[in-house]
Amino acid sequence: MHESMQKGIIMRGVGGLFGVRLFPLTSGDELLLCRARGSFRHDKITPLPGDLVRIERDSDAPAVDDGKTASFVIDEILPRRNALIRPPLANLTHLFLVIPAARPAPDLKTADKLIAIAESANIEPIILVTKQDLDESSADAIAAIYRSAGFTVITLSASDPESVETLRKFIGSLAAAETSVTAAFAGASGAGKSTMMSKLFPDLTIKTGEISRRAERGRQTTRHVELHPFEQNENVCLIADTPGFSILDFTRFNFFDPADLTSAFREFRPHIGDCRYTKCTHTKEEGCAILDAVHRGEITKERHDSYLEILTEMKKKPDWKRRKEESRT
Ligand SMILES: Nc1nc2c(ncn2[C@@H]2O[C@H](COP(=O)(O)OP(=O)(O)OP(=O)(O)O)[C@@H](O)[C@H]2O)c(=O)[nH]1
Ligand SMILES: [Mg+2]
Ligand SMILES: [Zn+2]
Repeated sequence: MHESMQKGIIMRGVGGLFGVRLFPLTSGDELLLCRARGSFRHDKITPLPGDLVRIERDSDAPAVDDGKTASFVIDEILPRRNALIRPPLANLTHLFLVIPAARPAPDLKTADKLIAIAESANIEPIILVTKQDLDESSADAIAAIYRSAGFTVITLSASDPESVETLRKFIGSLAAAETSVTAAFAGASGAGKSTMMSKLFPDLTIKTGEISRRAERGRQTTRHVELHPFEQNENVCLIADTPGFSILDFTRFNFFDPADLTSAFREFRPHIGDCRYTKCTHTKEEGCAILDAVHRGEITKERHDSYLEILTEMKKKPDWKRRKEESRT
């Protein structure tokens, strides 16, 4: 490695300008503004928040840092553990799926799509059921579905400091147990991601939105992905707020290999290989071990319905199209 090169993590990237923190992370470090080497664009690689990179002082940059111009350049992106298209993030270890108990109505199918994407990328999903104060029985029902599937579930109300403290402690325990924990809050627009982020990071000014206003304008409050260092008991991890998504369309995007769909539902895994037919699609076949588990109540109908929806979307897309897109990414 060149003497002048330093290792860093991309915290955010907006309009070709990247905010990078030096690695290993220390508290109080400023964000270094970087541009990406032209060769990345040529190779069609986009540096993502979460990327571990090598940076170097930009010899073309003005001598005085004006806070708007990049004074460093990203030379190299180190090998990724994973990368997501939506939300655009690299090297995630955990994904907090934020599902509201009400307002907006919980959309479990979309949440399950994102959970399946996370599972197939080897990212641990954690379920946060928010807005418990608005509908406690809905919150309990959602929590039960995901606990039964084997996930860690935390139920919260932004107005209840105790539930926020539970989340803070949980994230602290993750940071203490593992190095380089990189997590993101993801979920529908209006679910309460930014509200929860601002409770965890009281010093940050994070914009949160009014549901009704957003619905009128038809856009999200949070527009960009940005990682923030979360510190507790000398452990540091990174957490990102992300813009809410409305659709994850498996007919258009190649989020993961269709062959991995069954194992992307963790509660299906113990039954894989037990079906009567080796090519069982677990939709209506006789002797299907997964359908049997649904009938016995070991797999919830909601999760199996989400599986069926993704399967249908994946089938709509011809194989040749899928392969073509794969070769481009
Ligand atoms: N009653 C109640 N309202 C909440 C809770 N959490 C968030 N809200 C409200 O829900 C609205 C949307 O919250 P945001 O945090 O902006 O939602 P978001 O998920 O960041 O939305 P996007 O940035 O558009 O993706 C705000 O008006 C919040 O005050 C909660 O626990 N209970
Ligand atoms: Mg937001
Ligand atoms: Zn089956």
